[in-house]
Amino acid sequence: MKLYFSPLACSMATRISLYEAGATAELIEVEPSDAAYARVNPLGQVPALVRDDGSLLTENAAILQYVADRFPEANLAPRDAEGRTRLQQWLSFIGTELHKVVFGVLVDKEAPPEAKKYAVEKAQRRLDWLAAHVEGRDTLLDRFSVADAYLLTVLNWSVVTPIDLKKWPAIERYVGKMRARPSVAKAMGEEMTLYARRQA
Ligand SMILES: N[C@@H](CCC(=O)N[C@@H](CS)C(=O)NCC(=O)O)C(=O)O
Repeated sequence: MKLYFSPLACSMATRISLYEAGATAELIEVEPSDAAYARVNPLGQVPALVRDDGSLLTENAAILQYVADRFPEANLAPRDAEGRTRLQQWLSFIGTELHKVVFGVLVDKEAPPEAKKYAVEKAQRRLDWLAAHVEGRDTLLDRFSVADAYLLTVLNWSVVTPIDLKKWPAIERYVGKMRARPSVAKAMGEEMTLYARRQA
């Protein structure tokens, strides 16, 4: 299995999930906009997972659930119907409402100021809703799941945006708990080093 990633991008959710599962994969760092990478993923986006049979899987929600199903002993996704439905609810919310509508726009150097203003406005209600859910909880579902790996990865980006998570103490606490997990600390440490190397 090969995971194509960019440091601190949403692909880090898959790295965290692989570490949670104690699984190994070839981790290949790419610049999504590179022409050479378009031969792997014509969308020019990370993450991309090339599975052992050579087939390509894209989209965080699909890749994360694939990893969870490939390593079931790690319990990274509920197996019952209701649990899986809730997992998909969270993966959709994180992917569409937080990643693409809010944080993805705010970290995009090419997004115009009007788009960033719109993203900040949209953030309030979405983060209020998230805060109400994580109040008093350490994980989105009954236990750690791939949705937590994705959420933590996206919330990490807030530090370079006008969104101050201090306004939502329950979310700040959740992020603190997540960062203390060995899988998250390892993935973040490694990707921060790679990111700093890129910036230098
Ligand atoms: N719908 C995709 C979005 C992935 C995505 O937005 N990836 C970003 C990095 S976090 C990216 O590669 N951006 C480059 C681009 O979109 O051109 C998914 O859920 O996997």
